[in-house]
Amino acid sequence: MTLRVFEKGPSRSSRVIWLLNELQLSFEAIDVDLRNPKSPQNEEFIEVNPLGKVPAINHNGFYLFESVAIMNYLSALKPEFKMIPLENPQERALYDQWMMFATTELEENLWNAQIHSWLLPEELRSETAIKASHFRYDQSIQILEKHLATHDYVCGAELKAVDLSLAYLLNWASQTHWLNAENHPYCSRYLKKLLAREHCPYGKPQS
Ligand SMILES: N[C@@H](CCC(=O)N[C@@H](CS)C(=O)NCC(=O)O)C(=O)O
Repeated sequence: MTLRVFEKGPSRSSRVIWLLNELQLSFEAIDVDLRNPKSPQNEEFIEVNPLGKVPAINHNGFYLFESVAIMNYLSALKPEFKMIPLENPQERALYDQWMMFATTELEENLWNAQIHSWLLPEELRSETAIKASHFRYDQSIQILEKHLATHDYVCGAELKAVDLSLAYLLNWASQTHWLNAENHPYCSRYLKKLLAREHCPYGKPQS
């Protein structure tokens, strides 16, 4: 089996790399030149993901992009690791709920604030958009905070792939000071536990 993973350092691709290591799947990592995705050396990458974004995978000719779809696919390849519910529809629905919540309520607002801070051309940036994103993020993080007060992992007692996605986002939030131990003790405790995992690619927690 060949599994080629198109990735770039600390980015959304790092949660896929983390999961691959948790699942003990062997893979070949291809470092993509994102500044020039259409360069000839990136030909296979663009065929796999015409959007030119990482992560993307080529698994024996099966092409897939979008990190959440990739994480769910990889988790289903190794059911013995129980990283995604595959049998119980209610367990799966709750997993999907938190995966969608992470993407649409947390990631979208973190990303929006980032593009309005430095990624967009200056004339398109908006302080109001940053404030609105923070406001909407804050409402969502409170929901997660309350949930994690009584749950070890977001789906219950066991680690799932969705926890890796959330760790990526909470780590991002803590770097932008949108997450801190004083205001978000349960999210911070959860993040610390996930960052301490052997295969986590992000900075190790301070003791
Ligand atoms: N929704 C996509 C987002 C992918 C994405 O935006 N990836 C960034 C890196 S974190 C990228 O490749 N950016 C390059 C670009 O936009 O040209 C996913 O989760 O896979």
